[in-house]
Amino acid sequence: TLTPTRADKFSFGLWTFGWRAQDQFGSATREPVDTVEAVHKLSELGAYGMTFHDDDLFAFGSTDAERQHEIDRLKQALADTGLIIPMITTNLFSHPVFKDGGFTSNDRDVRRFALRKVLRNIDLAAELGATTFVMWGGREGSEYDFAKDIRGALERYREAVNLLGQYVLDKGYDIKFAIEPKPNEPRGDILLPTVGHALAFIETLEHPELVGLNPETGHEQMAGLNYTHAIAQALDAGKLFHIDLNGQRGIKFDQDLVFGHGDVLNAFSLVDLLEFGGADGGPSYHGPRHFDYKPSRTEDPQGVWESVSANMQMYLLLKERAAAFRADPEVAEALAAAKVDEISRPTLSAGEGYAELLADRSAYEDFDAEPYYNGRGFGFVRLQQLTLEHLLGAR
Ligand code: 3MF
Ligand code: MG
Ligand code: MG
Ligand code: MG
Repeated sequence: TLTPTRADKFSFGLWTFGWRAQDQFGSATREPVDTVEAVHKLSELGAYGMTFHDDDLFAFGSTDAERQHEIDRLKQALADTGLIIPMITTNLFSHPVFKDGGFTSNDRDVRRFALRKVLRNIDLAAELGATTFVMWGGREGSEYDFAKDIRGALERYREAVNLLGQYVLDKGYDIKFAIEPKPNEPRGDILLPTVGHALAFIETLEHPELVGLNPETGHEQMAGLNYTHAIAQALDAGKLFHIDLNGQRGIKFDQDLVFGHGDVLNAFSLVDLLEFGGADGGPSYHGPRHFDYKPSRTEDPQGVWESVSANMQMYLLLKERAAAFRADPEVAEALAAAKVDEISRPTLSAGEGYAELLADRSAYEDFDAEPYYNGRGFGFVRLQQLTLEHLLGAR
């Protein structure tokens, strides 16, 4: 079962394996990847979908004819392979015009242009059958506190997302939006920096039901946060609309490593949550397992496709390990001893309110707190040891 199939719903951004590996300090180390070849290659390797920014498919400033030519080539490749486009997104960060942002540039003309670029791309999403539209506002932010009125910028962000939502409703498109938080890079500080910030923002929108999240592993980890916790909170809010899986090792620049090649323990708990965290012990998330990673600059074309496969292999391997972990009676016993299940039990009994709680002497007057001092532990360390033994294949 370590061979990816379409049922696994793996998808990749055209910009991921297509990255030519130019960075802050050096030029590209690889040739461009052709879209049609890429679709065929992804299909062969077991993916079910590909995603892209408008500018990945046709260069910024393309004529209508050039744009249509690339769309037609893509459509043919999709028809030939059966691959789908589950999500598309708009590039509002590469061209110099967006140097101070798209939806929140201080320059109103730039904001209007950004909206037009996105509206055109939403039409393309509908045309290609993509049901999720991701919005990563990488240039929405600042380096200097006095350079950006943050409350004003959030109002403009809201104005933009409200307009796009209205457009989708009026057109009758089957499309939902997914905001992708990131704390920094390329801007010094980016608006909506974490899952929590974005969740709060969504509730201020005219149509919050149209907007959810696309949390990326490395983005939360760049902020020192626990990605599995972030995903759990997104699920709790009913807002896990899409996901960007990759690897990151600690608080540093955005590494975009292969999924599992960063914090593998966190990747393990994440896969367990996604695959076995549903109410029935099945999946808690049913959307694409989308990889947003970058093949390292050291890799040649063969290494690029090996890294594509590595993402899917890591996911399936972790899923297999998580299934074994869940099936192990010793783990079940350790989970029970640690009272992990007891968190699902409401703290108050049915029909109980504060009056009943106040009247319950066993809850306070007769409650014995002393055993918790040097007397009663939770056994979380034993549980973690079992977790690692499973992860390392020692069980
Ligand atoms: C940057 C990202 C972006 C977004 C993309 C939308 C270029 O760190 O993660 O990738 O994922 O713009 O999906
Ligand atoms: Mg990213
Ligand atoms: Mg990243
Ligand atoms: Mg991303």
